[in-house]
Parts: sequence; C-alpha cells; structure tokens
Amino acid sequence: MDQSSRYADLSLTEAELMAGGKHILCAYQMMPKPGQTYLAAAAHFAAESSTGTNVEVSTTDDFTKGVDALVYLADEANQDMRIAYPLELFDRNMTDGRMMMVSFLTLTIGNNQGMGDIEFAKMVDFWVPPEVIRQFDGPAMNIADLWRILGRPTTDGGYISGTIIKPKLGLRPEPFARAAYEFWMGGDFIKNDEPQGNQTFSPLKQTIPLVYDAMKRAMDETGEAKLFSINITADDHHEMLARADFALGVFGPDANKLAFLVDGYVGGPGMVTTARRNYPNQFLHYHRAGHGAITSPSAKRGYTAFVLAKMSRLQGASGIHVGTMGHGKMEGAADDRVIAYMIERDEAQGPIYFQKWDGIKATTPIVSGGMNALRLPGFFENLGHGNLLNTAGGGAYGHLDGPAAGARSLRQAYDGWAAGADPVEWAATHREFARAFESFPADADLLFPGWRDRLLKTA
Ligand code: CAP
Ligand code: MG
Repeated sequence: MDQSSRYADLSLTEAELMAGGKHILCAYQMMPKPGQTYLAAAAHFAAESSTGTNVEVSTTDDFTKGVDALVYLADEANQDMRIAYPLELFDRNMTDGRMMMVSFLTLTIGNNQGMGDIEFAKMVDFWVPPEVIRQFDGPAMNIADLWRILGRPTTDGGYISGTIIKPKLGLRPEPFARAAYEFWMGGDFIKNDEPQGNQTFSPLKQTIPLVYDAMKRAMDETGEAKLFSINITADDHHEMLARADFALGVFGPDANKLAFLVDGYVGGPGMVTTARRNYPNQFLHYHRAGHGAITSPSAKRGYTAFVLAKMSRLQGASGIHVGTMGHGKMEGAADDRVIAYMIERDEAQGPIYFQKWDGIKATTPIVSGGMNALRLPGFFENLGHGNLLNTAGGGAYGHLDGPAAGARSLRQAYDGWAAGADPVEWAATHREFARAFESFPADADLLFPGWRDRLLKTA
C-alpha cells in the first residue's frame, strides 16, 4: 500500500523544520527491497516508525494524523532518506516529564529495522531542537572535573594518560591491585576492562579495597592524584547501585577520584541513566563494547558510531569511547574525528546536520584500542588536540620496562607532539618513549622507518 500521500511531504525543508523546533530529524542510508518504489518504501518506514502500520486502521483520527512522522527527503540515487518526527511521538517520564533515549530508539531504530519491504536502513545522523536538549539530562561531569582533581587547568588541561587493567580477565585481587599500582606510578587513570566485574576469582569486595590501597600508595609516593573507573555494569539496577555504593564507601575521602564505567551499548539507555541520575557527582564513563555489530561500516542496519556518541551526550555520558580514527586496532578512519568534535564542542557539523548544543556540557572523547606511545603522535595530529582521556592497555602493560614506564611513554608521546617535536628526535631525550620503539618494533618500523639508525646516531 502506497502511504506516501500521508507519510511524505517533500515540500518541507530542513530550514523550516529546524526553525519550527517541533521535530527531531533523522537521516538514514536506506535501500528498499527490489520492486519497491523508493518513496513508497520510505513512507511505509515513516508510518511504521510513528502512527501507522501496513494497512489503514479505522481508529485513526485527525489528531493521529497530526503526529505522523513525515519523509521530507527521499533521494534514491544517494540512498538518502530523511524523516521528521514530531516531538509528541516521544515518550515522557511520568516522574519529571523528561524525554528518554529508549523511546527515541524504539521509534527511530525500532520495528523499521526489520521491515519486509526495506533491504536496509542505517541512521547516519540526527538533529534535535533546543527543546529536546532541555528534556535530556546531559553530562553532569566531564574531563574538566578530572583536570581539577589532577591539579590541572580546567580549560585545555590536556592529555590524561590511562590504561585498562590487562589481561582482560584472569587476575585475582592481589595481582590486579599490583597491576594498578604499577601503572599509577607513572600514569593518571585506570579503568576496569569492559568485562571485568565481580567474577568469582576476583570478588569486588576483595579487589576494590586492594585497588584503593594501591591508589593511596601511588598518590603518596608520586604526590599526584590518581583516578579509577570501576565497572558498575549489571542487568539489575540494584546490583549497579550496590557496586557503586560499595566502591564509594571504600574510596571514602577519595570518592571524587572514582569514575563509573557502564557498558552502555549492551546495557542500553536504562543502564546509562541509572548511573547518570543516581551518581551525578561521578564521571560517567560510557564504554561502547558491542557497538560494532551495527556501527561497523560493514553493517547496513542500525546506526553509526557517530550517532551512538551523539546520543550518549544527550543521555549524560561524561566521556565515551570514540575510537582511534585509524591509528589503533579497532575499525576507524581519520574522518571519525567528527565524532569527537560533535560531543566536545558547543556546536558542530555532523555528516548531515549542523547541531547546536544549547550550552550543555561536553562529553569527553575517550581514545582507546590498540594504542601505544608510538601511535599517539599521529592520532593527536589528526584530531588536532590532546584534551582527552586515552586508555592504552597493551600500550602500557606491553612496554618492556613495565607499566609505569609504559605510562610515562604515553605522557612523553603527548608532550613531544605538543612541543611539535619529531618523535624519533624526541625519543633521544625521553627514555621511556625511546623504549616504546623497542617494545613495539613492528609499529616503530611502520611509523618511523629507519628509526633504529637515527636513534643510535643520536644516542
Ligand atoms: C582496549 C580495550 C577497549 C577497546 C574498546 C579492549 O584495550 O580495553 O575495550 O579500546 O574499543 O578491550 O580492547 P587495548 P573502543 O588498549 O589493550 O587495545 O575504544 O573503540 O570502543
Ligand atoms: Mg576493553
């Protein structure tokens, strides 16, 4: 059934829709199944994503039609489908009237992902009016709060060197805490790896007190504040609170040095909001493990990593993993820097929409995944700044001289880039950075051909 007479209005313009402020706009890369006309398929997509189904129903009235989602652009040649969703469609909390990300997803990336007449549809960008930004929590804390705790300027406070306790799983409490201490003797920030939690071989109630003891010793011995991001991900809301409350209790006067890690993609919006609303004084660390299932360029459905990061800022993530933009081990490309710009700036141009953020706090880019000191200079050069949180697991625990040296090599990599130095020349006067060349020789050979001779000459 062709529903385009009802669910499409190609006379609408983005300028009008944005000026009106009454719609959320979504852009999809969409291809219909063979035999379907593009506009009819798009209109059915909009129907299924708002007020309709595959047939007319007798209960529809004029008000219903007034909140139809409308296709306002249907460019078959570019697989470019754009839909305007009236704000009335989206569910509101009974408790405080606010909007909720789960409703955004249920409508815009819901049934429409499995329709019989759609080959694929992937959301590549969305735009929200100021009123919608005001209806979400937004970030409570971000990197500025970490810089403050680290004694740095709260503007352009620079690079925070971090790691992930490795191996990913398998350390019992004592070796886990020892690994943490060893990194903190050279670095700033440690996170749980995304699957680390309360495994039977490392019960939180044993591990966290030892981690805190390690942090206190490292802070005493270095004279520097240290930070820990504990994973509070769990199916049960009460389990999340139990983990968070236990950790806050253990860290006591140093609770402000605790971030809460949530595996936000697999956990979903409810889990993110549980952390955001129950612990607004803690940095909310959004790990996105699993996102590749739909965000990978090889995936034709769902939404992109850019859309995921933009949603996380509305939800209130203090920081989210943004990938390594082609410099690490995970999928990514240099132009993924737009993901960082969209979440850290007051306004930015996305793949389709220019978004203003109505003055809400930034979400901090977190850069992780196969990084080490050698890969950082190229990363910073591509992004254009180092005001970010970097976590390097292999890059720290794989350093020949141990985790503290690995941590220092990361910091030295940033300092060298910030100074505009040639990395090999910089290595001549920065031992731990130089030893990163020996620790990761394949990277060294690839990134800095002839480095060995040059280093030997300057040694
Ligand atoms: C990195 C990491 C992170 C990935 C996540 C891992 O470890 O801990 O989970 O970076 O990817 O488990 O791979 P390494 P992304 O530093 O040892 O690679 O940040 O792209 O979401
Ligand atoms: Mg990990």
